[in-house]
Amino acid sequence: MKCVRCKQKAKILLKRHNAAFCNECFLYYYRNQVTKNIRKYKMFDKKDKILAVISGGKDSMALWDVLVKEGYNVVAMYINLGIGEYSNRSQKVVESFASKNNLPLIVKDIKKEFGLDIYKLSKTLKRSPCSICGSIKRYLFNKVAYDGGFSAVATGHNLDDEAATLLGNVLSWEEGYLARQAPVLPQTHPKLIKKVKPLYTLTERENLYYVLLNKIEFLHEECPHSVGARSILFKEVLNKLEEESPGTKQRFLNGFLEKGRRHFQDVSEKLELRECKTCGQVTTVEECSFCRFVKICNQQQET
Ligand code: Q46
Ligand code: ZN
Repeated sequence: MKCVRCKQKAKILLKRHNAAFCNECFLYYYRNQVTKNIRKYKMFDKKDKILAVISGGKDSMALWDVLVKEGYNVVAMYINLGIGEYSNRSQKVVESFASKNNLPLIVKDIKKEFGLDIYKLSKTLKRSPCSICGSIKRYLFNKVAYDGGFSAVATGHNLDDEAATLLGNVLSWEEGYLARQAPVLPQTHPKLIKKVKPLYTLTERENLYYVLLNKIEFLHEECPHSVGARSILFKEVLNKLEEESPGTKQRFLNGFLEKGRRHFQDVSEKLELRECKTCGQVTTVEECSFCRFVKICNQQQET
């Protein structure tokens, strides 16, 4: 097997592209994909200040590294969500990468800083820890980006994530979610910062190969709450299809973005946006869920 670019011995085969690469040319391919995605969707440019959402897993660590190496003005942000040892271990990985490479990093700790406890909230509100966690993360990333004058919030969502989300949304015809599934979520309110996914054409395997080749430390374990998630089942189904017919995931996602998504634009929920009476962040109700969470946790502490 020869590298399609330099004709030396190949080290990785990418069946969906019908291509094999040596390590050096794989890195060229990888960085080229990222910069192409950024340009194609006008995600940001070198003048923009980017907030990168970092969890310590392979995808976000790859995102952080590649954006830095490509010369973007990127600040990383990590949130300690109070998920036991998983959170402590991931925080260490992220902090160690930042200090070794002298990179700017913002760390938020929801328990220490806001008194939030996703387990108590989950019990009180009878909602899953993931739904509470998701609301808190979305709120904090947007707030930090808005307060800090950032142009975009970048996440490490990969091709496997995006295809699995799409499959889930199609299976239950979630029209509102389908309308909003894209590599770029534009700013729909002055206080809602643009969300971008520069790795949306790269697979989990390619992100893993990237971090291994670059000797980037990452947390191998997944969040304990991701076990049994429906998205994992969707990924398994798509992996089977991909094995039989390489390129399925990419065709499914790209086909949707190019031909399918526009049909859902009109049905996109026209939710009225307003500002939270307590914190001023954007919400659809009088007080945002984050401020309600803080109140609930404070009350519980007092009793
Ligand atoms: S939502 Fe759920 Fe994730 Fe939060 S509780 Fe863990 S699995 S981290 S992407
Ligand atoms: Zn609020």
